[in-house]
Amino acid sequence: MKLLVTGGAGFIGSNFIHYMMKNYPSDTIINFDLLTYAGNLENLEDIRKNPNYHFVHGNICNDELLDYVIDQFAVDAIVNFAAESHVDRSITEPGVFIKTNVLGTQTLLEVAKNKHIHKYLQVSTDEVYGTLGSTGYFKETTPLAPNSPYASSKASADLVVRAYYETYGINTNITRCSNNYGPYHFPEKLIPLIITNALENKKLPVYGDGKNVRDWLYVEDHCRAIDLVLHRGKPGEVYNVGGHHEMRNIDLIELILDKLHKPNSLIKHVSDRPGHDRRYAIDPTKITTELGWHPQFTLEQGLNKTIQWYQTHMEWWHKIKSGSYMDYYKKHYGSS
Ligand code: NAD
Ligand code: TDX
Repeated sequence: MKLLVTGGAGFIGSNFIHYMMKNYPSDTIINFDLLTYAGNLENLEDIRKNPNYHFVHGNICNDELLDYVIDQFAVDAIVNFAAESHVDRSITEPGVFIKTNVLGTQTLLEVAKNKHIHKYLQVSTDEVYGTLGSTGYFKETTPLAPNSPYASSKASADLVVRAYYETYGINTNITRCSNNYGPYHFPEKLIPLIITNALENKKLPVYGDGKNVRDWLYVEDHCRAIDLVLHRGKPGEVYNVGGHHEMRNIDLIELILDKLHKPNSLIKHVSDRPGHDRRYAIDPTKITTELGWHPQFTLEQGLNKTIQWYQTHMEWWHKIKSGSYMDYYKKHYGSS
C-alpha cells in the first residue's frame, strides 16, 4: 500500500507511522504535515532514513500540492490525522480550527475524489458526541452534539466525509476514538502535562472540581484500530474506539502522583474550562464484533509505559517546554 498520512508529525500520527512501518515494512508511507507548534519531526527521527518513508512539508488546505504528491507517489489510501487538536486553544482561537479541521478535510476529500483514492480514513474523536451524564455510552448512532469549537470543527468534518461517501461514493471510514495517551504526547494535554510538571515539582492545574471523566486509551491500541479499519472497514461506516478505561481527572492525577512518589499537595484547582464536557465513555461493540479489535493495554500498563517514556525522554519534552510553549502556558495558566 502507498499511504498518505497527514499530520504524521504529531502525537498519534507519529505513533501510527511507527506502528505501520513495523507491521507493514514494504508499504510506502508519505507523511504530509504542516509542522505547526504540535508537529515535531524528532518523533520520527529513527525512521527518517527508511527508503519507504517520505516527508512532505505542506498544508492539507493546499490542493495543488496534494495533487502533486498523490501523483508523484501513486498514493492509494489516505489517513487524515492533521488537525488542530487542543480544546483550550480552540476556545481562544477558533478560526484556525475551522480552517484546518473543516476546510482541510474537505480539500483532502476533493483531491481523493479526483484522484480516485481507494480509501479515505478520517481520524475523528468521541468529542463530537458532546457530553454524557453519569451513565450511558457513546454509540455510533449517538447524535452529534459538540460543545467546544474544536469538537464542532471535528463534527463538521465528519459530516463532510459522510457527504462525500453518500454523494460521490468515495470509500470512506471515520474512527471516533476516546482520549489517547502515550509517547510523543504534546505536554499541553492532561497526562503529559501532569507527568512532566510533577517531575519538575511544578503545580498541577486541575480544571473545576476535577470530577470530569475521560475514557483513556493507550495510543498503540488506537493505531491497531485504525489499521483494522483501514484494511477491513466497511465503506461509509463509522467505528467508535475505546477500551472502557474511564477515570475522573482527579483520580488519574493522584494515581500518577503515587506512581511518581510525588505529593498530592502539587495539585492546584484552577478555573474550569468553559463548556467543559463532564463525561466521555465509548461503547466499542461495533469494532469489537465486526473487526475483532480489543485493547491490549490496561490503563495501569499504559500509564506505567507512558511514565517510563517521559522519564527517559526528558530532552524531548524539555525542548518543547522551554520554547514558545512557555508563552502559551503562562498566558493560559498564569505564572505558577
Ligand atoms: P497533534 O496536535 O499532536 O498533531 C496534529 C498534527 O497535525 C501536527 O503534526 C500538526 O503539525 C499537523 N497539522 C496541523 N495543521 C495542519 C495542516 N493544516 N496541514 C497539515 N498538517 C497539519 O494531534 P493528535 O493528538 O495526534 O491528534 C491527531 C488526530 O486524532 C486529530 O485529528 C485529532 O482530532 C484526533 N484525535 C485525537 C485524540 C487524542 O486524544 N489526542 C483522540 C481522538 C482523536
Ligand atoms: O491543565 C489541564 N487541566 C485539566 O483539568 C488540562 C490541559 C486538562 N484538564 C482536564 C480537561 C479534561 O477534562 O483534563 C481532561 C483532559 O483534557 P485534555 O488532555 O485537554 O483532553 P480533552 O479535552 O479531553 O481532549 C482530548 O481527547 C479527545 C484531545 O485533546 C482531543 O484532541 C481528542 O479529540
